[in-house]
Amino acid sequence: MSSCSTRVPEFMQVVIEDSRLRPILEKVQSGGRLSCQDGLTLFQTPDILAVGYMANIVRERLHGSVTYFNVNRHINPTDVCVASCRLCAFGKRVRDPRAYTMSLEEVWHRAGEGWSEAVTEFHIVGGLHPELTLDWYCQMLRGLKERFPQVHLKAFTMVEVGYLAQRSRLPVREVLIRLRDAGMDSLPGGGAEIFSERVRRIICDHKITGEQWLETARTAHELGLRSNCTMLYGHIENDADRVDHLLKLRALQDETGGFVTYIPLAFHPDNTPLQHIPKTTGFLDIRNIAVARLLLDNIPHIKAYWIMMTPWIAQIALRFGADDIDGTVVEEKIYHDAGATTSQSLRRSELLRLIRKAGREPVERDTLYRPVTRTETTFTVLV
Ligand code: V47
Repeated sequence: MSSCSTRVPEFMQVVIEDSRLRPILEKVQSGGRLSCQDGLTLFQTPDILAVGYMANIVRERLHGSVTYFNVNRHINPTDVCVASCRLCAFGKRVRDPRAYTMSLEEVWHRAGEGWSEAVTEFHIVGGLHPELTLDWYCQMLRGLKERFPQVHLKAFTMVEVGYLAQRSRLPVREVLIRLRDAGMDSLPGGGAEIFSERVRRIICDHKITGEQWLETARTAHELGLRSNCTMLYGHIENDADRVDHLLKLRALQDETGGFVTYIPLAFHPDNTPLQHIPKTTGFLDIRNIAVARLLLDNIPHIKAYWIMMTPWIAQIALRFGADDIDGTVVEEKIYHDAGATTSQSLRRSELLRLIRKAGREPVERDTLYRPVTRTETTFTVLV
């Protein structure tokens, strides 16, 4: 046997500078579950290439080279919000002259603008408006379903659901049932921020607690609704807060299996009361993708949200654990109010190019990751 054919143990094929990563690599290779201490090590090591190498093993084991994207449109019906979260530049007080609230007709019209691009998903989130009722939101959903029956409605963060429950004096379960029956197909992952109560008191003290966010997600999953999940990083949290957040998501996923995708969200400080906090870096963004892929062994997809991290870092993330790059978006307000300099939308062709140039295979998906095939004028979801 020539020396070339001798099997080189996989851990020797990558230069691991930090010896603390060796036992983690062994767990990753054998499909073992990583611990809280492993998570801390992954956030602390300077050896980002080894962390990315390990995340890529898991990513390719789950998805090969496939990279998902969708043709979606964001709709933010109102930026009026009773919570004055320090992390947020989007929410405005009801009497703020800059605030807006769309009428139902405007929401349906906005949606129609996206329809011309054959969107498969409307991503609908907004502020906590003190006057819009549960019935108004149900009418909005019904109107969208009547006009765009093929489009998946991914709507309302757990925070919005909690606020509607409080305002309408109904249990969260009942609110979710009414929204589901009116047309809500799934829920986006926003509003989770970071579960640490110490940090929440400073960045979002008017929001539901981390426990309430998790409980609302649990209830949604029990009702058969799928949802995404997120973590806001790059503000005043520490590594232990991040690991704690990810392990709480993992524990809930063990119970319900209801999370589809995890999206790490970098804090954008401009125009917020926390604007003295330095902006995210490429290193931090890439690390958050990779560590999530390694710790969240039971959540199928990790999304590199290009609006938040720029298309260029999102493209690199496809080799560091991410298998999804989000969609065309069309109109984005939450990040752009907070200083994002990315464009508001990407064409389908641009998403395809980004993915292919990363050496990955693009697959257009619907919200629940069923492949979508297109002709010139129509699309079909392959079930
Ligand atoms: O809920 C608010 C966060 C979220 C800021 O589920 C901020 O597919 C950074 O959840 N800087 C909205 N972040 C975005 C979101 C999302 C995006 C893409 C896809 C999906 C999905 C979900 O953004 C908010 C909040 O957690 N946020 N303000 C800010 N200044």
